[in-house]
Parts: sequence; C-alpha cells; structure tokens
Amino acid sequence: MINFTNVKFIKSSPNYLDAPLELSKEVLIVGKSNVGKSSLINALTKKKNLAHTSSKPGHTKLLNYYNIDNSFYLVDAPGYGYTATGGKHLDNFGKMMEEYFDNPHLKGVIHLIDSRHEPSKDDKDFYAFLKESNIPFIIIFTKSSLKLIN
Ligand SMILES: Nc1nc2c(ncn2[C@@H]2O[C@H](COP(=O)(O)OP(=O)(O)OP(=O)(O)O)[C@@H](O)[C@H]2O)c(=O)[nH]1
Ligand SMILES: [Mg+2]
Repeated sequence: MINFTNVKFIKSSPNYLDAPLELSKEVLIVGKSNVGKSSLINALTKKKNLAHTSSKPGHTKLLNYYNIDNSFYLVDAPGYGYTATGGKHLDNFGKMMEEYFDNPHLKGVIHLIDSRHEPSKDDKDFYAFLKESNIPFIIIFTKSSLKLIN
C-alpha cells in the first residue's frame, strides 16, 4: 500500500522536460486557480504546509513535483482561468499543458472543480481536452460544505 505520509518535495519545473526522472510515473493535479489543488496535496499527505496555498488565485506558477513513497510523483500544476494582467493566461496554460501531455510518464490526472459554482468555460474546455486524451482521470469537487453528520 502507498504511504502518503512518506512524501518529499523534489522540485519546481517550468515544463516536463525539466522534470525529475528517478520515478517514471506521475499524476497531475489540475483545475482553475484557487480551486484547492495545493490544499489537496496537503490534505492527502497530512502535511499542512508542504504545498504552498494562498487565498489569492494564481499562486502556483510552475509544475511542482512531490515524491510519494518512492512510488510516483504527484504534480501540482498552476491553475487556469486567472490573469493578473489581463494577458493570455489560458493560452499560456494551454500551451504548457499540451506540451505536458506529451509526457510519457503521465499516468493519471485529478481534475478539481469548485462545487459551489457552475463549471466555468475553462473547466468545460479542460474536461473536453481530458476526454480527448488517452490519460485516465478523475474529477474531485472541492469546497463542499456538505454536512454528512448533524
Ligand atoms: N472552504 C474550503 N476552502 C478551501 C478548500 N480547499 C482549498 N481551500 C482554500 O482555497 C484557497 C486556495 O487554495 P489553494 O490550495 O492555494 O488553491 P490552488 O488551486 O492551489 O490555487 P493556485 O495555485 O492559485 O492555482 C485557500 O485559501 C484554501 O485555504 C476546501 O475544500 N474548502
Ligand atoms: Mg496552488
């Protein structure tokens, strides 16, 4: 069984060509800015401050590689759908991801969607992109305040 507490931050990379190669498997966490990607890494690994989180969108800017139990890398990606400057953030993001999806080490994707809102156009576009790819993926809805127990 994989031990999610045996975790190490390895490096930040601008693209997968600069990624660590020791383990040949990686799982990407992706979703719009501020949806909770970095927080999910901290929750999964039970380490509060391993991945840097922020209430301001656009915090994660590079691909951050975490070694999970010497078994695979969990990769925290920058978010889509946010631009501080009004620039072409999604275009840059799209280019980065298209290149990234050529990565033979990519074995799965965790796509996060904010459960409090209708999926955005970017959410739908990325979902369509995932369906077209041959990579297995799951969707996790974040920021739910659903109470299961009274
Ligand atoms: N209520 C609630 N807040 C959350 C949840 N997950 C994350 N947050 C908060 O949402 C904000 C953004 O979280 P991050 O984990 O930094 O989001 P991110 O997707 O990594 O954001 P970028 O790196 O900017 O793309 C932080 O203030 C978190 O505390 C959740 O499940 N519920
Ligand atoms: Mg982040």
